[in-house]
Amino acid sequence: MTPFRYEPLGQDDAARRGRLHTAHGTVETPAFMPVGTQATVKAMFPEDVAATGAEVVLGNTYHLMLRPTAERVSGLGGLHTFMRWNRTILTDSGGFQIMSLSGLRKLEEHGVAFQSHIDGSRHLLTPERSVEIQGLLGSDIQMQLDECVRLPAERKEVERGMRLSLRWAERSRAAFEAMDGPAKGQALFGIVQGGDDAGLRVESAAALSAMPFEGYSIGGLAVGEPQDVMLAMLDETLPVLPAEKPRYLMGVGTPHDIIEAVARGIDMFDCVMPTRAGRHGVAYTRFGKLNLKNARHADDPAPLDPESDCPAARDYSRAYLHHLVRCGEGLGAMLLTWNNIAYYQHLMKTLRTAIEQGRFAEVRAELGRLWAKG
Ligand code: PRF
Repeated sequence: MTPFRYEPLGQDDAARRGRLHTAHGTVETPAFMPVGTQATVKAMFPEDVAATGAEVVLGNTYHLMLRPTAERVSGLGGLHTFMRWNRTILTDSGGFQIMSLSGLRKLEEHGVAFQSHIDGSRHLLTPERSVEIQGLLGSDIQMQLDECVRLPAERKEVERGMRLSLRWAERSRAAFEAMDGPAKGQALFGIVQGGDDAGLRVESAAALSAMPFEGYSIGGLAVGEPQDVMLAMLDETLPVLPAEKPRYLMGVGTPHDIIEAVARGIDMFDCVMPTRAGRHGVAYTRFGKLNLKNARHADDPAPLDPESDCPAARDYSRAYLHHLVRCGEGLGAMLLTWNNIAYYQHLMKTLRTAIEQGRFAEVRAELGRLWAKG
């Protein structure tokens, strides 16, 4: 068993190049983690996800506890075996659903009672139960249960959520150690909250830094605030976190968000954007974002990117992709998702190489021009 470890490999200004070591392999950072909420990166074979260069995917406590249930996944050998993904898995705690399913839950000090969005049945998620579920799934990198507050919000409300998340951080850590998480090579990350208030963010980051987490997540951003506010919060928060631990910006983002967050010292990202956009006819490429529904692609025999090593980008014409998307064919969603995950991995590799070569500022400016609009 490999103990969880973050290996710093170098830096260019504040941008960091590193490597995570987990029981299921290594992850080169900065890394983008495709989202596999329901034990599948939607519309992709796990082999193809791996072939794009992804070394870690994300799974979700909330969705998997409802269906097929953590106990069933555990009985079938754990999430890696169940979904045929033998590399690193990171699981989110359910904290995001406290915000996104706010009509279906009751929040208390002890935990959160959800009404299932599937059949209306009632489920209690506490910090301890979230750690237990993530342990049953066999996650390599767990998240503490937190409360993500949608912005804009009153400062009082943001502060309440941040303080609750800190108390839940303590309870999550105690539960994780009681189930021997560290000895199993697993990691538990604390989650910084504090909305768009720099003072609350610094307090949250300082309090979490005093607890022995294997890494730190930045939550509660990209939830309604403008991009410059999100970046200002990173500027305030990241210097407070221990430099020798990995930092994960949750649920972010556009290529531009990612480039700017890497510039500030973020190591890990996840976002539904490339997968969701792929199912809606949108392609991310080296030349920018394309809407394949658009009639201008109807007669175009060119592929999305002849120089890509992703078959979806290289071997299918824009005209064919346009046709599939217009007809609502499943293959259109599959090919565009594949292309988009491959582009995001290509972007991360470009950023990693730029940091290694001390050319990050140059690459940031160049890609920044391409992705300025999203
Ligand atoms: N908390 C958790 N998961 C998350 C977030 C958060 O704040 C976000 C916010 N962008 C995305 N996913 N637990």
